Amino acid sequence: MRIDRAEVIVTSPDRNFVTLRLTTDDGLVGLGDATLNGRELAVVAYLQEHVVPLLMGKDAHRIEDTWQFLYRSAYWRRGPVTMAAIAAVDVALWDLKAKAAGMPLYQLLGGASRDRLLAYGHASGRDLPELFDSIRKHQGLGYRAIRIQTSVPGLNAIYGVAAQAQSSGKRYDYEPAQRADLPKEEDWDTRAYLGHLPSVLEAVRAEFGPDLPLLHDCHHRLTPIQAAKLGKSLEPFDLFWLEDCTPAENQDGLRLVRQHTTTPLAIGEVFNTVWDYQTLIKDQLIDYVRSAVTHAGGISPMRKIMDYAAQYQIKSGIHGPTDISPVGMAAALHLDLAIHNFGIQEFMPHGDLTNAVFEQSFTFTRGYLHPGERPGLGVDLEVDEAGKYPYQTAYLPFNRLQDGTVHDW
Ligand code: GCO
Ligand code: MG
Repeated sequence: MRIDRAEVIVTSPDRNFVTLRLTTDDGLVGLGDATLNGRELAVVAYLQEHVVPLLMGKDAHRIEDTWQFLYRSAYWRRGPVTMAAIAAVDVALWDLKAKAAGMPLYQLLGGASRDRLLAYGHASGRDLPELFDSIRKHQGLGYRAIRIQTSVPGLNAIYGVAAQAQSSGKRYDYEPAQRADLPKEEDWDTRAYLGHLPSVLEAVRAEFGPDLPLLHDCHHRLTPIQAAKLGKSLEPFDLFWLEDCTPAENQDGLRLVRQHTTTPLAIGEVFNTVWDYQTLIKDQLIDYVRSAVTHAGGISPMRKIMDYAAQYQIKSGIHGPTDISPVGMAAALHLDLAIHNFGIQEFMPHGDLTNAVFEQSFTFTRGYLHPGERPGLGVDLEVDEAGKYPYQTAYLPFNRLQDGTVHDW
């Protein structure tokens, strides 16, 4: 099974996606998701210029060797562009191997450790009635765990609130990237946020009771001491997790948060190797690993991160917003099903155009996901359909404080 062709396919049905498509000499096709939100074309160039030529004629069965070769021979290690490119190769090779074996990919990872995967959805609102409606709508769709994002009085736009995005013409529940030549500027005020959020969670608990698992994403905006204060103030509302409460380039920042609160902590959607987690896992400073399979180098290294985390009873919460393509989502679901320390899976359904480009076998039933039983990942790329939607420049927004200082978005 030698690699005969490697194509990098860019398509923008509802948003931009980059897919690596490997074809072997015996005619099998393997897919890998190489999408890096807002920086898509950098990964396209990395793959086309520096990876595709190295893959020609290689034995597609040698997944680990190919991964180590791409990681080590580049000399320049880590980084989101490099690791998204390597991830696409790794996932495409797993897809091929599983197709060659005639099995769904999770079987090659050790088989199913559970029957179904708990998913969480994204509820949000500009005020309490809108947020309550959104929670009810998600419950109606079957979700058993729900992320809560809310507007903050005095702020014009904030991460994760769908109605704001919808009023600017967005179709999804929440898709922050905007098709435009420049990134949109949003505003931020930490004091206003910290003053408002606990009252929202209190109201949600009062309305929906103590049993519904609730999550919240701070999106990297707090200092460690602010995050510690927030975690403590949210303890009465029993969060499933508090996500990205402070940027984790400084892993010791999480130590400070941990010393002050028992609110469970999730982090890592912007991480791309096990090294980003080294202190966090070893010193038990977090509870959930948030990396995307597609941004952390693929299934092979994610499996290793999760096995390392398992020694410390740390679980998975794999990143699954709409900027992860159905190929990347399927990769996450196969891994989720196989590992023992699965926690929860983020799920934001894609739109109809995207689902017509990527034909999928995974299912969402009464709040649970399953990757399906088709050989490989269970996703096919409809190349003609993909060709209808050329790349469109799109950026994530960014933040400024009232005095004009750029803040973490
Ligand atoms: C999440 C994330 C996303 C990111 C997006 C950036 O928890 O799902 O925070 O919404 O903002 O993936 O590309
Ligand atoms: Mg997040």
